[in-house]
Parts: sequence; C-alpha cells; structure tokens
Amino acid sequence: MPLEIVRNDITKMKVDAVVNAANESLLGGGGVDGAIHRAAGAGLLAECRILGGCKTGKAKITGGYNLPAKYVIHTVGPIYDDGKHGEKALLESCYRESLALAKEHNCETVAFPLISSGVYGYPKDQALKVAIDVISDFLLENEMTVYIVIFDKAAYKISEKLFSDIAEYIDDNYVDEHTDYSRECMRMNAPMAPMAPRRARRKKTEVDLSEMCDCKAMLAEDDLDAKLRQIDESFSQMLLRKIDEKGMTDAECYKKANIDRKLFSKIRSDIHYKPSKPTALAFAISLELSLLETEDMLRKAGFALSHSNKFDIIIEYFISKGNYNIFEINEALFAFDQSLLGA
Ligand code: AR6
Repeated sequence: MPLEIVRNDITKMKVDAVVNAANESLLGGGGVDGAIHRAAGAGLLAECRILGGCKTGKAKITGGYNLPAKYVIHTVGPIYDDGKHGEKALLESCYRESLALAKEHNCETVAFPLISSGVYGYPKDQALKVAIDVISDFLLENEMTVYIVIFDKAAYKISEKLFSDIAEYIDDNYVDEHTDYSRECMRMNAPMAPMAPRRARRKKTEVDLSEMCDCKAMLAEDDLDAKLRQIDESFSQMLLRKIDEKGMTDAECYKKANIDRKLFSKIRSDIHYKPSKPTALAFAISLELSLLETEDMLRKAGFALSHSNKFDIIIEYFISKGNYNIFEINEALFAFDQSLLGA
C-alpha cells in the first residue's frame, strides 16, 4: 500500500528513511527527535553538527547509524500559534522537502511521524490532514511506500464531528447477524421491523436480474448479451471495464485506490485473480462506485458487505455520503481500529 497509517515507535521502522521532527539547531531535543538520537547513537549527532542547522519548513538528510533505517531526514516543523501565521504552508513544505530528499536518495520506503503535533502544538487532526494531503499528492506522481507513524492511539484523533457521525451510523446500522431475526421476533412476540436496507437492496438486485430476463424479447439481443456477459465476468474483467467506462487511466485508478503498480499488474494479467476484501473495496472507492455496484464488484471477488462488521459499515457510511477519498476513509478506519483499505 503506497500510504499506510501505522501505530509504532518510529525508531523501530525498517524503512529506507525515517523522518525526524527536529528543531532548527538539528542538535537533538525531546519527543521523536530525542528518541531518534538515542536509538541512532552518537554518530548521528556528530553528523548533525556539521550540517549548520536547518530552517523551518526545510529538510536535511544524514545516515541512520544504529537505526534499522538507512537514512534520517531531519525536518523542522512550524511552532503552531493560531494557524494564521503560515503554519500550514510551512508544515506542507516539511513533507514536500522530505519526500523530495527521499526521492533524490532513491528511497522506496519512508516513515514520517506527525511533524509539529507534539511540543510544537499543531492540532493533531489538522496535522494528520496536512500529512495525508501532501503525501497522497506526491504519490500520484511517484512510486514509494510512505508510512505515517502514530506513536500512541491517544495521540491520534480524527475530527470529533466525523468520529461521532460514524459512531452514530455504526450504532444505527450494526446488526448481530448471528441472531435469527425472525425467530427472535416470534420468541419475543414482537412485530418484525421493515427489512434492513441492505437486505432490501440485495432483493432489488435479484428482481433486476429476473426482470432483465423476462424482458428478453424487448431488449435488443446485443444489449442482453452484453448484460449477460457482465454477470459472468470476473473481478479483474469488471475492474478493467469500469476503468474504461469511467474514462480513467490504469495508473489513475490504482493510485487513487492506494494500490501499488505491481499488484495492479498482477490483477490485470490474471483474469481469475482473487483480491482481498480491502483491495476489492479500494478499487470500488477509487472508481467511485455506488453501493449497488460496490456490492457487485465485491461479489465477483467472493465477498459481501455486512452489517455485522464495523469495517463494512464505515465503508458504507463514506459511499453513502459520496466521499470517495481513500485516505480520509483510512483515517476513519484507523480511528475505529479497523484494517485499512488498499493492498
Ligand atoms: N515514534 C513515532 N512518533 C513519536 C515518537 C516515536 N518514538 N515519539 C513521539 N512521537 P514531537 P514536534 C510523536 O514533540 O511537535 C523536539 O524537542 C508525538 O506523539 O516529537 O515537531 C524537537 O527537538 C507527536 O505526535 O515533535 C523540537 O524542538 C509527534 O511525534 C520539537 O520537539 C511529534 O512530536 C519538535 O516538536
């Protein structure tokens, strides 16, 4: 997955480069800076001494010394005042400059902490949004795997409004599918509520199909053939057809899906490829499919959306809101302790 949010100590990341949230002296400090210097050892400080500091919004690179990473990219985030002093532009610049350095040094994997979000006081949800926006823009043009490393769960939050909206949606839609609903109603002598929206939707698909068959005579044979071919098509075939129908290029599609090129090529060349559920859903999001089309695509891969699964309900929440930003969806999945979309 080109962009991943992970919970870890950045000093433990086995990547080509870790990014350090440093200060202008580059001579070490607290927080992630202190942790990186402690883990890397005295060699890192010695190399930092000859760099002559670094301006806010800029980045410099050194070796990784005792760290599992080959390089440390030191960047200096802005000290947050009130958000009206150019903090956002400076923070964006930190990510851009660090990524440019990583690219210059042929790094394939890079791990970032949430720069400025500790001692420098940048609100964490906004700091995360800046990180995701700049990194995902960069990944549209570049092949790299980038990790945003969140140190502790408490330090991480998406906007409270979004969190509570999703929590409410889960509450409203979560059903325990292990319960036999009709029997439960009979046992409790309670009337059955109208069919859950998901079941109603499935039924509609079946009706659509039989209606389609009944109308065979009315349809031009070509149309019918095309429709029947779609029923039989594999996941890979449906994916490629949808990419064409949406007028997207392959690269646009897999990048928007947060899927790397190698995996996409595999799917493209193997008509019977069975993706994982997060991969199939990532493509559905990238193609901005409706809920019905998403279910159709999932079925091709042998999966279904379920209301007994928070992961599925969160995806459904975003599709129903027409929000197909995979990185925002992943932020929310992360906040709810769910696995992320992508490969
Ligand atoms: N791994 C990943 N993330 C971490 C780790 C770790 N080991 N330790 C802390 N974080 P901060 P800043 C998170 O304060 O706000 C230093 O003294 C932490 O939870 O390290 O840019 C420098 O020398 C937070 O979300 O950096 C500067 O003077 C994020 O890393 C100043 O602090 C950044 O917090 C820079 O402040």
